[in-house]
Amino acid sequence: MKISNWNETSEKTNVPEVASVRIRPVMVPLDPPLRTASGVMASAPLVLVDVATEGGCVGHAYIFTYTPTVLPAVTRLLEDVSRLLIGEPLAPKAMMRKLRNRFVLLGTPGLMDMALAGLDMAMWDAHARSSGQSLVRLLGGEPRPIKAYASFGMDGLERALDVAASSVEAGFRAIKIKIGYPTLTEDLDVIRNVRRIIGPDIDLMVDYNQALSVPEAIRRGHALDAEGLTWIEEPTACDDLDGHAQIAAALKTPLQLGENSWGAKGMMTMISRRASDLAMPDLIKIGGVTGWLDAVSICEAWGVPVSNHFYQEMSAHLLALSPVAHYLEYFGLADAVLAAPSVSVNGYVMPSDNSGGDVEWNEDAVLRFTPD
Ligand code: SMN
Ligand code: MG
Repeated sequence: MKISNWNETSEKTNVPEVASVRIRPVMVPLDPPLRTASGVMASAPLVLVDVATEGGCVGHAYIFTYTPTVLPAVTRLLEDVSRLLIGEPLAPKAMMRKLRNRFVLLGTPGLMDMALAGLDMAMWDAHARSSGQSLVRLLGGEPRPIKAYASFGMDGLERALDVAASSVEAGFRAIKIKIGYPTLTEDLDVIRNVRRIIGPDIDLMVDYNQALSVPEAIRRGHALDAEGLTWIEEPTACDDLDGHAQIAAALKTPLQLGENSWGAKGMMTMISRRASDLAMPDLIKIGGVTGWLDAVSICEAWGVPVSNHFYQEMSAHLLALSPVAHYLEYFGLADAVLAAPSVSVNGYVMPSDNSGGDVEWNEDAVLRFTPD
């Protein structure tokens, strides 16, 4: 049964209809593997989503599934849910409302939210393309350069120094490294040596990826407070908002959270519970473009600076919209399957003025990285 027949009349308008949706899993090599305090990723499992309109416009998006274990499940979920879009108007906000209403008894946190967000992003991309506008302009903004930070893993002192030097050489004015080594001494050793390489004028952020207990995070954070860091990210379990609020209250260095906030409600809870000084929504967990717009409106109302987590292509468009835009995380998760990966110039990334949100596939690479 068409979803639009559900107690809602959809007047025939000149909005294009969704003609087809293509779902493709890929395993994209990460060279070098991405090491965090919570594990090592040798490749990025992505699900590519293409929403085509009857007029031939195709919107693109991708979903990072974090582990290959769920790549088949997310692929299948998207194949099944995307059937509900066929023949429907290309109206992402309305479509997300209808789909969430349809799944209200199931509940959507987790993989379903990720699937819906991927469809939302591809629909917004198709909407921008069919209107002949870049995503930022479709949403009422203008392309403008966003300050980027080069984002790296937890790779030990030697590699940290290498990537720090090469990032400064490439023009970046901000760098993030992951820490959470066995001892505070090791954390400080990496921070102080990277600082020695980059100098005092480059912004330095650190990311614990949830590795510490609250007491240990406060203990280590007090030492890090003397290091002039731009932020300390996810020091303890991402769902321990009270714990993060304790850490934030105890430290001088701003806390950064958000990559694990589910939807605008998750962002609202994080901010209202004072769990973080800053916010970095992840487009797939926050609910796609639709969820981002709702969540970042909350950040704007509270005056919380906003950065992104991954998805740098469309995130650059959405950050360009916001008066509280902070940094763009520059980590080319999908670069190996993109025709034109994002480029940083003098440490800034400019959303393009091409139609859509700057996601175009390199089809040869997609074929190459499609799992058997
Ligand atoms: C991160 C999260 C998930 C995978 C790799 C890296 C990290 C970040 O927390 O902020 O990019
Ligand atoms: Mg992080």
